[in-house]
Amino acid sequence: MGFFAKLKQGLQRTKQLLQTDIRDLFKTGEILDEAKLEEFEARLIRTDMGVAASSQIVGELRTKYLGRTLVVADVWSTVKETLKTILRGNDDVTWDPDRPLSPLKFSEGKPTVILVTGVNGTGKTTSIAKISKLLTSQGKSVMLAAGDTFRAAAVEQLTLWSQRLGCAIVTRPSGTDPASVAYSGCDEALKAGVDVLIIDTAGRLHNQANLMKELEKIRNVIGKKVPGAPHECLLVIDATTGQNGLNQAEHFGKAANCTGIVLAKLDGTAKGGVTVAIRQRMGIPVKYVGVGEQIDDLELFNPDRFVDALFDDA
Ligand SMILES: Nc1nc2c(ncn2[C@@H]2O[C@H](COP(=O)(O)OP(=O)(O)OP(=O)(O)O)[C@@H](O)[C@H]2O)c(=O)[nH]1
Ligand SMILES: [Mg+2]
Repeated sequence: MGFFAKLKQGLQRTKQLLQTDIRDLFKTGEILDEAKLEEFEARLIRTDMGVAASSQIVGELRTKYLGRTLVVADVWSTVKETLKTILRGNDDVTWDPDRPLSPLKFSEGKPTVILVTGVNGTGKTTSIAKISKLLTSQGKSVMLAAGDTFRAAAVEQLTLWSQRLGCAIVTRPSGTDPASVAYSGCDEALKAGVDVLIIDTAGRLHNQANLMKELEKIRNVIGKKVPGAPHECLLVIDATTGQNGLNQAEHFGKAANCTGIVLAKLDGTAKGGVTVAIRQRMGIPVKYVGVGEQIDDLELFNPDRFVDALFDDA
């Protein structure tokens, strides 16, 4: 199954709800009244897009069509356009499907340092492998640093990926201070002249003060070694976590100064509409979406394509 097909599968339920609701509620030739708008808003919220996005969409419909004779196609395109606007945000990001690296900010010098963080088990290590694959396929040289020294298995997992990818990796025995691994990573990356260094970290919660401090220490250490590092701090979010996970992510993103989101496991949820809520709540762009456990199951997030997948009947 291709990436787009997998993405669509993950959006199946949201898509069905949305399309059925629009079909049921809005009939061409009828007058759009407030009751209908309120009912639509209630249903939108049930698609996991979140309250803010739902009310923004309904607000657009109200402004344009309240008290007027409806044309379903107009409702359809207004909903689509509003969703695209929300998903694009005010991001200073180039969404170019032909350039899957475009949403990453590369530094002028080498290496660009990408720090990858998030709650336990969200898909950080796997996403690092997938991003490395994208980067190498576009001619960038990549080095990994196994900054999750908490579990021995974590180092092994990343080492295995590096072997499959054929890229260099910096590891230290488990228990080593992660900041020291990150430092060594920068050191080796500078010496080798690689384009990108990606640093894995152990999963943690935003309210674990000592672990958040550890993340801060990593940032400080690498910032001293490589100017401007980390150039990207990616927060990996598990798309299958509900509202609670989203609250957590919001705190995490702020506490760790994250610059972008990797939304993993979009294939594992029927409620891909949560992507909209995530974009709106987090205030930072979703840069990549993951739709499986394999190395190729990652692609840059494209707001237009995403919305088209939500509405496309094919
Ligand atoms: N279905 C699906 N599974 C995924 C995806 N990304 C990661 N996984 C799986 O999720 C599980 C956890 O992935 P990891 O990459 O180890 O997650 P992590 O955040 O590094 O975990 P910790 O280091 O323990 O915090 C693994 O079984 C992955 O194969 C995805 O996009 N889709
Ligand atoms: Mg991991």
